[in-house]
Amino acid sequence: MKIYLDGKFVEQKDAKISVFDHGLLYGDGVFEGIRAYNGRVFRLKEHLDRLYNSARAIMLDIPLNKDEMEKAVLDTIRENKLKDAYVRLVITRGVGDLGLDPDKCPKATVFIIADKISLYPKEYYTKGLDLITASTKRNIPDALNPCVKSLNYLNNILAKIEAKRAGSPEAIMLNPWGFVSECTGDNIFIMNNDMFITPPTSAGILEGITRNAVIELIRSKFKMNVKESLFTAYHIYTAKECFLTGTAAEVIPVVKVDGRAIGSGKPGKNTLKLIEEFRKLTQSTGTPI
Ligand code: PXG
Repeated sequence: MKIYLDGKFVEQKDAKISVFDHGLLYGDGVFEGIRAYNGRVFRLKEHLDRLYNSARAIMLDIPLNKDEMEKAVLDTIRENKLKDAYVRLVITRGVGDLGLDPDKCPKATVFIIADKISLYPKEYYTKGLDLITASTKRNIPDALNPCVKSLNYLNNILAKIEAKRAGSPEAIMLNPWGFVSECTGDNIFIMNNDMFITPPTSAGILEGITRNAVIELIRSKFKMNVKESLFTAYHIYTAKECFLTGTAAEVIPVVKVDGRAIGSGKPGKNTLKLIEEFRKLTQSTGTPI
């Protein structure tokens, strides 16, 4: 595998960064997880916009402009001769000294990994997920806003540990005020009374690219309303349908939460239709590699 590292392609075994890199020492950096389907990169512009917004929010200068970054992503996929891929794009503050001061890091580190996608088990999509609500809260937005896709994932990892210990693949995280925010690496939707609801970005969530694509699909293909509003675990327990969205997960049904069956306890009709519509979209749109 060839890795893009600071403007050059290197073999995987040579793709190394310094122990003085602040991405490692402090989690000081931002990243993106992007997917290519059938020779096209899905929503590449949206991913790059989010990356540059994350960098702006933490005052991190990316040494490439967006056009150069787009080319670097496409070149990395080409270099590895992939048509379907999972791309991890990481920008760290770069090499500095042992102190926190980002001014001691003269240049950001940029690396891009394009790998084969490891798909989730098929049963997730046909049977649906049995989830828990984690006791670990999502980051409070005035500390580190979850809209920033930063290298600080520790609170999500703690929630993931809770989920795995309970036998769940994912956990629902509440925000510090007790409202549902999102899962550890996925956004969440519920459907009730013919209306879809998903938490607003002000709830303290990552504004998922898949989330936004699914909102568009519900409006355009289903001609149904999507409300971005706050809700609690009660509203999930009493929903007709529930599903998660994410680049790796795409659209996945949720059939049980904290021991309560959601709706019929089987993947919802609308959720199954959305899975299909989302697959059609990913197979037919995107930036050609
Ligand atoms: N919320 C969080 C906290 C995320 O990290 C999403 C939502 C979904 O966003 P997109 O843009 O992908 O629709 C994410 C993204 C993994 C993995 O291996 C997933 C993400 C990040 C890193 C790894 O499942 N999720």
